[in-house]
Amino acid sequence: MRHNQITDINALEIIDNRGNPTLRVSVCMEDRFYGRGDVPSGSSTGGYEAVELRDGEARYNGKGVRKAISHVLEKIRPELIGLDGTNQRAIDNLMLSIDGTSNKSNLGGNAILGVSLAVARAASQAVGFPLYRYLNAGAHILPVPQACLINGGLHAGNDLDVQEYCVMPVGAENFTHAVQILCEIFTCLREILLTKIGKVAVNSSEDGGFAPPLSSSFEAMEYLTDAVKASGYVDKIVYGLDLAAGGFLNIETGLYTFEGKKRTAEGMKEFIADLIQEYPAIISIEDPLGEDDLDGWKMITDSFSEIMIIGDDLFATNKERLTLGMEKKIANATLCKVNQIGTLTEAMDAARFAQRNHYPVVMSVRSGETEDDILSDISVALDSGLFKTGGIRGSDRGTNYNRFMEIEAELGESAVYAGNNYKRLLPKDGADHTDDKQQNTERAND
Ligand code: 2PG
Ligand code: MG
Repeated sequence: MRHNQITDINALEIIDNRGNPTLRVSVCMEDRFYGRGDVPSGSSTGGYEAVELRDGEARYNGKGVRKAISHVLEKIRPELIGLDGTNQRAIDNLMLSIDGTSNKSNLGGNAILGVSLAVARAASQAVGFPLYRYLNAGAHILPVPQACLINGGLHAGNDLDVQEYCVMPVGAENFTHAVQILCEIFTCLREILLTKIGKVAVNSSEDGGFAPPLSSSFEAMEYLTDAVKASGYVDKIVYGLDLAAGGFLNIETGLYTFEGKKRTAEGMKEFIADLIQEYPAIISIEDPLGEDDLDGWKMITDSFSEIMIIGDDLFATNKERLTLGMEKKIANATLCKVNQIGTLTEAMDAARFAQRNHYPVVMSVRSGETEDDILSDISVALDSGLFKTGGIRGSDRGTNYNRFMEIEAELGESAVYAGNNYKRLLPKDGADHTDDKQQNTERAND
């Protein structure tokens, strides 16, 4: 008899942090090892993402996932029962062939991903390892958390266009210290917003950051940098912004209606240049343009080669899109979101492919999440140097911070915080100096 057999698969409709339904899939191996996976969901989604199957019926305003659940139970389950659950790649490939489409529109990317994640968890239980170690026996890198403390765009009910204003404690001693720094800055920011604007300014965004009634990025950055100053961590913090600019593009005219002006790609570049000039500690800009504005992307990548220009909607965690980007030399870093592509294997392949080609990988949550902390384990398994967590508030955000701290404690002496080596690029001599604690501490103190 085969070992590690999948003996059951189940799926349940649950709700995420926005009150939208999503899937919770559970997989059982050998009748006694259980793993489950909740499926995340974005609001500022790109056109190249795997299809998220929604029922389109009256219940939950069309957002029910009963069809996706029936696909798990009726189309996926019968094919997977009896297979070896530790063969993740074979299982993911089998689901791809059952689906038979390039964007998972048949079964639904959400149905497939739920099973893929739950299989990985059940398998890690069966072999008796924590998930990060099951996926990568040598995993020991804790990423720098990239926390969005102020939100705008689709994630907030205010007039800020930039979707995310993030801080990254690259100078923290370790991940646990980074969390403390983030929370202290968050508290300082709350005080400053309360004092200068009032109660309305400390309302929460969808991402667990603040959604102050502001309309200018310069103002938002002013509040954020003031909070960092007040907390005493100026030398430990760098900043990253997600423009999620695709949402501002008029496809007909090619213009972005952004921060009070209609802008060409060149105009977006000028906006970024002004911001970086004013705030030189900005080290990354995500989605500065729409995902099909490839010439514009090239121009912006060339103009800001000293910082990370991150492709999110641009790449959609898709190896083919990444290959296109690398050929054209557009963007110089990528986000990795498991539900953009729809299987764990493909997400990990895309991330590894990016790393091998010197595109740093930022693992990322979606704005729609549950209390599932699986992304932390996947991030550690991928040796990712950065992890976009969302804000601070809400257990859908806290769950990853807490899981990373748990992993750090479990790894003990062998844990290494990515710190200033957040890009995790291999230097020219081929050695991976992130593993060198001495060097890393020196970098952190630079
Ligand atoms: C993003 C994400 C995560 P969403 O654009 O990077 O913050 O947003 O999940 O809504 O696509
Ligand atoms: Mg984004």
